[in-house]
Amino acid sequence: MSRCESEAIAQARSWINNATATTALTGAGISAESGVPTFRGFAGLWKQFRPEDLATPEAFARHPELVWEWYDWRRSLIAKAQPNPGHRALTDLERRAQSFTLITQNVDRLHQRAGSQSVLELHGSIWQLRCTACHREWSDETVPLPHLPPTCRCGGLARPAVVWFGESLPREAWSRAERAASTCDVFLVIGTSALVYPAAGLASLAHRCGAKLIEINAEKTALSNAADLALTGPAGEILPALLRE
Ligand code: BV8
Ligand code: ZN
Repeated sequence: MSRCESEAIAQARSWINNATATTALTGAGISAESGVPTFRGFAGLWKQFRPEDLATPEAFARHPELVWEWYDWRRSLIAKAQPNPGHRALTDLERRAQSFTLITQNVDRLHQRAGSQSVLELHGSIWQLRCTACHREWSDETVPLPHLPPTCRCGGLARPAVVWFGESLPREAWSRAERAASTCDVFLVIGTSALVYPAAGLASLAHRCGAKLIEINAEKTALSNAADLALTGPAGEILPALLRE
């Protein structure tokens, strides 16, 4: 690590250690080192597909089997994935910070598997299913699913209980995320291209409300110039260095 990078890490560490409240927003990049492909990177999940082809209610209505094949493939990948040092560093921060809120756009539940006790899931979970007929919701971690598309015990077609494009975010999770972003001293934005709203707007909300904005990403993003510190590199290396006591 170069001298200026270690100075930036030291500065970020000092802001975090002196913070009363820290909030973190994570995206697909924090799970990349666990072997879960990101959406828009070179090996991105979207490479073979386009978001509007699969992660929308319209696509599901037209091709439920195709959409379920994609989710079943992702579920099988995620089931084999392990949390990485980036996920674990955030569980340490949750344990020792005066006040810490973890917000994620991810649906893989790797934060919870790493030991994070409280996670605001803005886009739902790939392990939850919801019936499109009776709206019952249940957890199903079977990989692969025995038959696609899965159905509810009422006979209705089941969908992944995730938030698709054009769908609103879970009200409770979103209002808690907005409150955490607008009241923290430090906002960490980790492994997200910051292209998907309203989640991406949390970083500028925090900054407007006076938080120090620290970005951790493998490359520059639309947020990098606005960030007080943009730490470039893998989250699985930077977060443990940043949060080392
Ligand atoms: C909504 C769940 C309205 C499913 C996903 C303004 C305001 C509000 C809405 C909009 C708006 N503008 C446009 C919209 C519409 C739309 C939107 O944002 N479109 C985009 C494409 C422009 N938003 C919506 O539709 C949202 N709904 O606003 O509803 C409404 C209101 C009332 C009533 C009705 C409707 C819903 C959006 C949610 C969509 N669902 N996922 C699933 O997972 O299958 S989005 C999907 O993208 C994932 O959740 C993912 O988390 C998210 C964001 O992507 P990233 O996580 O950032 O991943 P990405 O691959 O893009 O980037 C990875 C990053 O990691 C990169 O920067 C890379 O450099 C970095 N990286 C890689 N490796 C590493 C790394 N970093 C660190 N370490 C590494 N090792
Ligand atoms: Zn049902």
